[in-house]
Amino acid sequence: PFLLNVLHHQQFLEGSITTSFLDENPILFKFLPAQNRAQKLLSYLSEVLVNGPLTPLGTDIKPMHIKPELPHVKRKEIPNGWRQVLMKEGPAGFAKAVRKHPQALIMDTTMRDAHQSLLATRVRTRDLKKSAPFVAKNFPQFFSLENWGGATFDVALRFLHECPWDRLSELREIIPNIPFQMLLRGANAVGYSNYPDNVIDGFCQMAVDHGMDIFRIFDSLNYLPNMKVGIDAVGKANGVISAAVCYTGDVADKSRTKYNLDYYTKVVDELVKMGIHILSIKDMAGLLKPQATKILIDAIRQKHPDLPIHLHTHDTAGTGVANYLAALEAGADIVDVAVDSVSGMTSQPTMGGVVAALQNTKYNTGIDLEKVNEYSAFWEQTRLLYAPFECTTTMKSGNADVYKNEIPGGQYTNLQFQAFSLGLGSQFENVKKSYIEANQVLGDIIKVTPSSKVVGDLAQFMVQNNLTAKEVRERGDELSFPSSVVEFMQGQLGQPHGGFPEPLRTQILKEKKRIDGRPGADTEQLDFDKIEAELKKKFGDDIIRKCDVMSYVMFPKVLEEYIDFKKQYGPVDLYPTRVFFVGPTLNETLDIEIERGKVLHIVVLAISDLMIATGDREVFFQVNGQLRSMKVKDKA
Ligand code: 3PY
Ligand code: ZN
Repeated sequence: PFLLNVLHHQQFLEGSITTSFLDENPILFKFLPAQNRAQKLLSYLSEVLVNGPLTPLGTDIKPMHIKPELPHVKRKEIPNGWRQVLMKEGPAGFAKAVRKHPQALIMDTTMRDAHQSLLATRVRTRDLKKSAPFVAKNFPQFFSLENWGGATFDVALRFLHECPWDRLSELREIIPNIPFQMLLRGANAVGYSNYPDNVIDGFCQMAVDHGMDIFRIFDSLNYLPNMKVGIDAVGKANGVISAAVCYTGDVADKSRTKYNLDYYTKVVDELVKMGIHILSIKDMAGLLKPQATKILIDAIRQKHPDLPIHLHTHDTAGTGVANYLAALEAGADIVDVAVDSVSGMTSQPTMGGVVAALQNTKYNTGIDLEKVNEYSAFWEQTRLLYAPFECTTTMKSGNADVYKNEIPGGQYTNLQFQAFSLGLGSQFENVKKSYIEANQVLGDIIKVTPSSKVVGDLAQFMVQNNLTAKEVRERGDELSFPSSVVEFMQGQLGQPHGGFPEPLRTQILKEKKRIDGRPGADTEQLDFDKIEAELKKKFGDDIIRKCDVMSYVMFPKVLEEYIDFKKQYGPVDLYPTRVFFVGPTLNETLDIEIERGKVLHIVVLAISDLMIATGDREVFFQVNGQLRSMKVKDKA
């Protein structure tokens, strides 16, 4: 095949080959892999064209035909930023510099929480990378970019068929100046249950090695022993430890005594003793109101004058910007925003709004609003590529009912979406009411991944079975509860503040095992070398990397499916987003760079009728001017 390739080369045909020809045309040696990739790409396109999307879509609303662009940026145009401070000073010195900085700092959540909250976490690495050079050049003032962790790890592998570790290192390559931040679920890392301690250590070290800087560590019950696992792991990896206390209830309401100011300040004191660099307040449902924000931050600031305070909220009710102003006045250092076009509602408050609100004040961020607008325009268009996952299909506005139901941002969107897509839109009101009752039944717990799932599952169970809270309590020993509820009661997430609700716990568990301390304390350490050897044996030495082993440890089945998918369909992360989700339209020309400098120009010409004898359809393409076709089983 190599020779054949040379013979068809333009220079050869023109008779202008020199002795350096082969050196200057290394692409000739890549003939086989490239053709292999082209084959896989055509197979992907054919499959989608004949049988529909290979990744489940939220709705049948189509991605728009649009190619969002931002101006080109040269590497030398990228100024130094906070990451240079971090690299020079280390985590402790960095934290000191942040605390000393007189103006407000912002973290941009566009690349993680914003799309986790509004677009079902579906934004692909390809689109993140498109915006990255612009961000690096124009926003060196950012404290950090939240671009990893939370649900993005799982969703990247499971639904986008791309490697989350590559996402991280590729973004790092493009953005050398702004610290990267991730959300780490304490002893659950980026999963939904406890992992052995050496997994958390290995995970954090690997994240640092791939370019992560700042770890926001939380536990869904604010259970300190779980948090300590994450805090120690990040410390060992020399990452910045940003410990988060999850916020629920209302500290301004004296009648609400379970999660009061005393509770929060005690949790914070314990975290500070663990040697954290930054304190985060994680208001995952957007329950803070300006007065509560002031009370809470004031109290922490008084006790810990040198501790950088970083506030995270969701704008579900629409009070986000007001909370941030109150927070800054009370002595917070950093607040979380998303670029305007992916902000608001269950996402973070608007970047442009916060930047503008702080202009001509002592908190002025120094960020250019014009640049924010350009960045926002890019995401406004990019968002249209994700139309099938758009929360605004059902959600039209903010809603202050969150102060009653306390549903975290991402879950709020999910529950609403589920209800409407099952044709049970009017049931959503019942689900929210049941959520309130389910939370009370469980003893009024903090609700965030994964404890929010426990409450959500119980709420759905109550709606489906038409149960009131009273009935659940009375019939606790005969009902068959969702497994997440049973596991919570067993203590598999950790110990909730104030203990488990009795007698319900005993009724549900009967003789089942109870854990009364840290759930991961006795878990056996994992043998990474052994797992690596097994995976290599199964999939091939050249396929399995160290990071795949870590992905496997987090999500075994998902990683195996990811490898199989890639073997069959090639580097699907290279396909443009609309094409990736729904395939091209007939006669549309696609230019796909399957490797550097190797572009395939593909036109889908036609799809044949069903061939009765075989059950196949044949898809006809023109690929770089040549006719190709591929047969696919029609599964309909
Ligand atoms: C996550 O755990 O993914 C969250 O975003 C929690 O708020
Ligand atoms: Zn959040």
